Amino acid sequence: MTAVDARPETTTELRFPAGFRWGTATAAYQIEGAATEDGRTPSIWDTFCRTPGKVRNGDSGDIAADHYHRMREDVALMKQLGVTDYRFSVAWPRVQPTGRGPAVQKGLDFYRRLTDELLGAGIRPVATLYHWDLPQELEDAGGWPQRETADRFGDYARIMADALGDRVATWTTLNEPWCAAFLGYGSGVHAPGRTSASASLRAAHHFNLAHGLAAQVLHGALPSTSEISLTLNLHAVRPLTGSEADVDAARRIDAVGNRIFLDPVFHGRIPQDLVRDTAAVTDWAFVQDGDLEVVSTPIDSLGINYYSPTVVGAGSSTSPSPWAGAEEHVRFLPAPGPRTAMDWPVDADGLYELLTRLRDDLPGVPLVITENGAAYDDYADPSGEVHDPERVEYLRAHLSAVHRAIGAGADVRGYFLWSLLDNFEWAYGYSKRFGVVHVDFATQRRTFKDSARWYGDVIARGGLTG
Ligand code: IFM
Repeated sequence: MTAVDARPETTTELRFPAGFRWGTATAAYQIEGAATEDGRTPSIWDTFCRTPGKVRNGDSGDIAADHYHRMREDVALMKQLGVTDYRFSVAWPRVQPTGRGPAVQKGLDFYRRLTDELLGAGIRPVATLYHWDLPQELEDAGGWPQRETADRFGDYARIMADALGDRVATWTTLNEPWCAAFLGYGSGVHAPGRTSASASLRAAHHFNLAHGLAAQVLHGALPSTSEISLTLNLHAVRPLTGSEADVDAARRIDAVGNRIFLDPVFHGRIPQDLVRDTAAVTDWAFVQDGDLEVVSTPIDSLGINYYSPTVVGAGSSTSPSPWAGAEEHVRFLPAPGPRTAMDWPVDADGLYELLTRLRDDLPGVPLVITENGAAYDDYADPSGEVHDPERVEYLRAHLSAVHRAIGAGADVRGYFLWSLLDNFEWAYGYSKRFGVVHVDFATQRRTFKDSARWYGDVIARGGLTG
């Protein structure tokens, strides 16, 4: 499955291995809406959206893309696209409202209907347990810096395994715990909006622990053929120059951005350089005996979310910074080249660098691109068409990088485009559009953008023209 077809149809045809998984991805709070229906209670994002000044325009996920009510229509769109897999997340406060105790049947039923609909359409469901919507009651009890939250996550994993284990074969414990820990508890630009470096490091460890506890629960409850995974937004870190100081700045960001998760999960250890870098912030006493054995419970694959590279040099950054222990040593520099509407540089080489690094660092661990995509200022023209040539070029470049990495020996099994639909882009509200399907939020009308047709064609051909 890892070997690339060495006999391309034409000299410029980049064909992916047989069985490659072609998907799209979404997350519950970004698309579902129905925020108060069927027993769902507020998550930290509902609260954050209601805090003045936190989210652009005061937007919230109350209605979002109304997917809770339009799920069948959305699955039909995926079927039309031809995706083999769909990655969605479960809203914890929809299925276990206070984060404790029994599940709410109506919440579980929604995900049962969704997965049945997907299976009926011939699409494999890929369930993510946590994409940032912590039940508010658990945050009130201390949130992720509090160890007990990890235990509650293990209980919730059990509820979901029992409810969907007969129909979902691929499970992801957490999505981007770096963002949840460091943007949520460090820089405060994400929910719950706290700004404490030590809280962010505690949260990161408890995310690792929660992942390990959930992986143990899932292994015990699911058939042995199930795939259990974790998704990280790994940073493709580049030093500005080869100077010792710049290289050390890159090392610091690699430690607190990447190895803080990779080392405990895959090697059962905390990076010692990270412990030194953060000594002024914490003594790491929150890591208890036995934790690392739990955290390093074997998993079946690693999900990678990649958007753009990170260029750093020696210097300092503004406070509050998400980079615990690094803010006085590292400055962030703009990478050259074109930018997306997020002002993120378009640089597909960063994805190639990440994948070949993981090929070397984690031999034997299958890799899946669980998110990649771009926001642009898309709009429907007078004929109702949505032309998004920049997104097509972004996707083409990144898929080519994935193909190149597979050719160089990276064991990449699939690619999930972020995102199926335009949606609620966190602190940016509805001002950024990542979908290949345009959503008119006033009418909830869905329209395929040109990129959706292009992606559908790539899937149908099992590759693209390089
Ligand atoms: O929209 C987000 C998603 O929720 C997590 N990964 C990055 C995307 C784009 O910012």
